[in-house]
Amino acid sequence: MLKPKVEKILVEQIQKEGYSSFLYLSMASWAESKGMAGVAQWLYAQAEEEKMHMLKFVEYINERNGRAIIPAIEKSPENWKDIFVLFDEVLAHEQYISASINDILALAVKENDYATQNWIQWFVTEQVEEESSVQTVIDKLNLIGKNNLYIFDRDIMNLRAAE
Ligand code: OFO
Repeated sequence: MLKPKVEKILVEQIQKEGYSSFLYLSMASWAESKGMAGVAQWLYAQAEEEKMHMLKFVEYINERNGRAIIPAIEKSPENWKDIFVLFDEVLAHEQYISASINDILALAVKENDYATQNWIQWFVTEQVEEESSVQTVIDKLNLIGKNNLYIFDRDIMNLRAAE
């Protein structure tokens, strides 16, 4: 049985994961409309991962006799100046998500909820991978540079979004 404070923070995370999914979907659609098929493919995969994360929270809350409320998702931005700005935003967003996962773990510790402490570890590890995978993309982008975006777009096709 989840304690009310833990249930509340987990329900809030459903919204954050859902927002992440829609944010990356919006970015994918923008990239596709700009002819960057590789970037779009990476972002569509990332959007799917986030949907899967959202579902994990829904399932866990209900499994622990809580009630997973499905939230409204606020509208994502729809335009970015360029893909440098876009990927910086992806990294900043993942850092924000990592902080909120840490908050969940800290609360689970405070509330002596050992099951949630154990369960949320998967996300702690996942966030390390996600931040690292976005950083890899940014590093490549900086190496290849503004004049070779076609090459970058082909190259990113070989990179998998974090799972
Ligand atoms: Fe990108 O992260 Fe979900 O958790």
